[in-house]
Amino acid sequence: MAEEVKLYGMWASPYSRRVELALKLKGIPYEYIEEDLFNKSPSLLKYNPVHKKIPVLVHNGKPIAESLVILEYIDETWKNNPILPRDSHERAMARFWARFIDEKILPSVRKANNCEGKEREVVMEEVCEQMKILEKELNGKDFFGGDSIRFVDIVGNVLALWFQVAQELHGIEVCTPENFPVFEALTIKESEWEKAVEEACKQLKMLGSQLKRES
Ligand SMILES: N[C@@H](CCC(=O)N[C@@H](CS)C(=O)NCC(=O)O)C(=O)O
Repeated sequence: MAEEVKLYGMWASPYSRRVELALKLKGIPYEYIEEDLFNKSPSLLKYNPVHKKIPVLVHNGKPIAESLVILEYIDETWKNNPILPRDSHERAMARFWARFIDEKILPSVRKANNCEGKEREVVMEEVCEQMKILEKELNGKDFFGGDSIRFVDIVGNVLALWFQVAQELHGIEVCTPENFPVFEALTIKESEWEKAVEEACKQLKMLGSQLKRES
């Protein structure tokens, strides 16, 4: 039976970009469906009724939501070009650092984007401390995956985007490639990336003014 792989995503979303990167690294053909997050499609709501968020991968009619879960699913389903390490301990560590990025660093970066002045300075110090921890883990390598992009690199790419958004929107320039080589390692260079940053900024501004109107 021919494989049917569909990805519901939003082009500026670092979460759907994670899934796209994994599918591309594995060489899996897929149909991409762009979602309007201000007017979600009935399919998205059907496939992800719990979180109602992108990305959602639909493989032969079966939906999988949450980017980290999707990455693991892709790696288990298509064995070529492994994303997670074979060794159990290394695999556990890759999951650990992915969660550190999603559960620790990302909330801090978001917080920095939403506060001002002294409070923002304190949060940015926290972000720098967390980045130092990540930097130590990178330990001079080009990628967390060693010689090539793997799980933690794919997951961490989101930070590169958020730092650029923070810089564009608020002029926050604490974590630069110069003082954090880890930032460089996480920046997966693609020509559309700048466009994605621009779009993400636009969406954040729109969301901000919508929230102001509603409050
Ligand atoms: N934890 C989720 C986060 C996904 C997420 O936040 N998606 C955003 C776009 S970047 C979304 O769909 N937002 C729509 C909403 O919150 O209503 C994952 O890793 O997939």
